[in-house]
Amino acid sequence: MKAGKGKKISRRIFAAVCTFALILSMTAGQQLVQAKTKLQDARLGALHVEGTTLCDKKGNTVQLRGVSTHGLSWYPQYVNDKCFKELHDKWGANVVRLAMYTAEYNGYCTGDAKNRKELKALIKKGVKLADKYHMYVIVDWHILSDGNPKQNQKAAKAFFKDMSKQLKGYYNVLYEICNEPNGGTAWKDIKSYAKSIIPVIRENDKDAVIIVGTPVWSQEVDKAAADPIKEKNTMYALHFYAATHKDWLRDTMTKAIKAGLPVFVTEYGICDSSGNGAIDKTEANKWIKTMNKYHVSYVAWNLSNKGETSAMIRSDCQKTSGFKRSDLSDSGKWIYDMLRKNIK
Ligand code: IDC
Repeated sequence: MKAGKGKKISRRIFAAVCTFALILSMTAGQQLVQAKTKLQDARLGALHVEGTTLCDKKGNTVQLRGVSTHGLSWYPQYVNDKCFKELHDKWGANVVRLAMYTAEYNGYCTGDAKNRKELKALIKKGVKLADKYHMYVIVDWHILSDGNPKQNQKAAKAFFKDMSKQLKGYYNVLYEICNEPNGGTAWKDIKSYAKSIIPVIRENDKDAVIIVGTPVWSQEVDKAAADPIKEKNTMYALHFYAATHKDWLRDTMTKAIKAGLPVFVTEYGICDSSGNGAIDKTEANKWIKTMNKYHVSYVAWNLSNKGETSAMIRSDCQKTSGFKRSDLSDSGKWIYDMLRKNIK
């Protein structure tokens, strides 16, 4: 090869590498941009359940799609004005879930009175911000290590009584009364718990949409379908983590829907059920396709910078708003793109 030709080639390679690096740096540093949201948001007013889906006042089907906070006691900082505005305007979210652990460290039932007061104030702040930015909001009584909701039933009753009173008039609120029953908790226990909580909420908000967790970490919606709670505006939670829960759980969900059960996916991750591990995009896409087909609403876990796969913000990013694409984790990028792509 002649020396001149070699130079030409290396210049071309150099130019190609520079262009590639430029594109890479542009996309990495990209600001998140406005999403094309239509009015499928909280300006539609209070929702109710018709058949297996959420509906607006006119009877149009509404699908809620958004994100969940991590535990409010641990990551309260993302409940802020700019962040909520971005979730709506840029991520295209029309719902935020406020996850309040009940047990675990500084959970609502394990922390002190000061913590309880702060958690309630934070929930109120989150509801107001969601309202300001036209999003629905889920108040989540996040049971986990306290696997049977009856364990803290008294505290739950007092919490929902006070919260529904404080939130009276905010039509954007949905209540999730027990995140994930587990440890062998039977559907009949959950049902009896639900029957004691639902009237407490309905005293202040007679038409509130209430979401009830199901046995085995909110997977056995079939148990609820076989013996539903005979109360209007009640939905049932199904949770999945795409790298763990595959065809068999999707089948359970579609069978329950076909049997007439209104299912709400109030939590999912695209990694494994520990909230960590590898992402499974193939399975995640299958889930999104199925949920969209049946107009199932879905909320992604979790809005934090914790060092785990399911956290949507990179662990080295301390920002609580004004995120760039490069601030998002792999899960965060996938969820951001997916939410924007599927806006109706
Ligand atoms: C996980 C969090 C993790 C935390 C753990 C225990 O991601 O940081 O240490 O809880 O508090 C659920 C639960 C949800 C879990 C999540 C991932 O609802 O609280 O969060 N998960 O394990 N069900 C299935 C998976």
